[in-house]
Amino acid sequence: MSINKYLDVKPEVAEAIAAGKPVVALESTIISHGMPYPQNVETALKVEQIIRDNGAVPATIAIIGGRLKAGLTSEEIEYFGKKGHAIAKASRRDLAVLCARGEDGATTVTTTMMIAHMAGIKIFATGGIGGVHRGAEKTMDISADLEELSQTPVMVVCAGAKAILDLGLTLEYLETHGVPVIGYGTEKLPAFYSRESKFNVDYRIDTPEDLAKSFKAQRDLGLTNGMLVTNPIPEQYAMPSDVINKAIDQAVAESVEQGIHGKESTPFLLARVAELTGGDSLHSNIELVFNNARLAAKTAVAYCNL
Ligand code: PSU
Ligand code: MN
Repeated sequence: MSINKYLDVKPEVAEAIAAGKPVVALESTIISHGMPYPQNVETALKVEQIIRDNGAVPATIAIIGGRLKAGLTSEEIEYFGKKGHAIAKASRRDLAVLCARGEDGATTVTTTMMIAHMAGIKIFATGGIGGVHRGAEKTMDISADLEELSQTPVMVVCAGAKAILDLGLTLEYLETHGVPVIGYGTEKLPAFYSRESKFNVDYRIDTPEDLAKSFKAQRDLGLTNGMLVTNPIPEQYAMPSDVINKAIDQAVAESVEQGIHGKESTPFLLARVAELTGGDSLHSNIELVFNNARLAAKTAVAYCNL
C-alpha cells in the first residue's frame, strides 16, 4: 500500500489498517537521540511487544535511504539504536532533502505524526514532546512538534513535557493553536519525570474508551488538528522533584553557556539530564514509555470498537 511515492508501509501494518484493526505509531528519535545504546534498542523492542500484548500492531516510524517507513523490522530498530546521533534528527523541514538524497532520518514527534497520518495511523505513543523552551521569548526556540499538533489529526500519548521546557508557555501555545491537552486520570499537567506540575490540563479523561470517543468526535467534526494525551508516570517510577529539577537547571545553564541552539538543543539537554541523574532518570524514562504504549494500544483498540 502506498498513497505517497516515498512511503513504505510494512505489510503487517498495511493489513491491519486495511482491516480496520488497531495500530499504534512509535517514533525513532527517541531511539537514536533519546536514549543510549543498548537500552534504546531493548526499550524500542519491548514497547512493540507491549503494544502487541494490548491488542494492537506497532508501527515504528523512521526514514531509511530516503523512504518514509511506517513499521520497522527488529534489524532496522537495531540499526537506528546503534547509529544513534550519527543519524540525522528529522523534523518537518528536513523531509524533502532527506527523501531527495536517499538518506536516513530519525523521526521526531513532528515527522512521526506526519508519516503516521500519511499511512492512515491515528494513534501514536512516545515519551515526551518538544515544546516552548525556557528563554524562548529571546531565542524563539519553539519545537515544531507544537505546530504539527495544530495541523495533523493524530493522537499523541506522552508523559507530559520535561521541565527543560517552559511548561506554562507550552500550554499557551497549544491553546492558541487549538490543540486539546488531556490529562489521563489527572487535572494537572504531568512533567515527564514527575506525576504533576502546577499547571492544569484542559480536560481530565479517565478511560481509554472515553479518550477514543473524544478523538472520534474530533474526526467526525472534521477538525484537522491533533490531540495531546498526557499520561502521568507510574508513582513507583517518579523521580524526587528536587533531584530532577537541580539536574535540569544545571543542564539548561550549561546549554546557554555553550551556546547550544537549533536542533541540538533538545538532544543536548536530554543527554545532560540523563548524565547528571545517573541511571535513575533513564530507568524512569523507559518505564513511562511502556506506560504510554499500554494506554495508546488500549485507546487504539477502543477506537476501533466505536
Ligand atoms: N523530549 C523528550 N524525549 C525525546 C524528545 C523530546 O523528553 O526523545 C525528542 C522527540 O523526538 C521530540 C524531539 O519530538 O525530541 C523534539 O525536538 P525539538 O525540541 O528540537 O523539536
Ligand atoms: Mn528547537
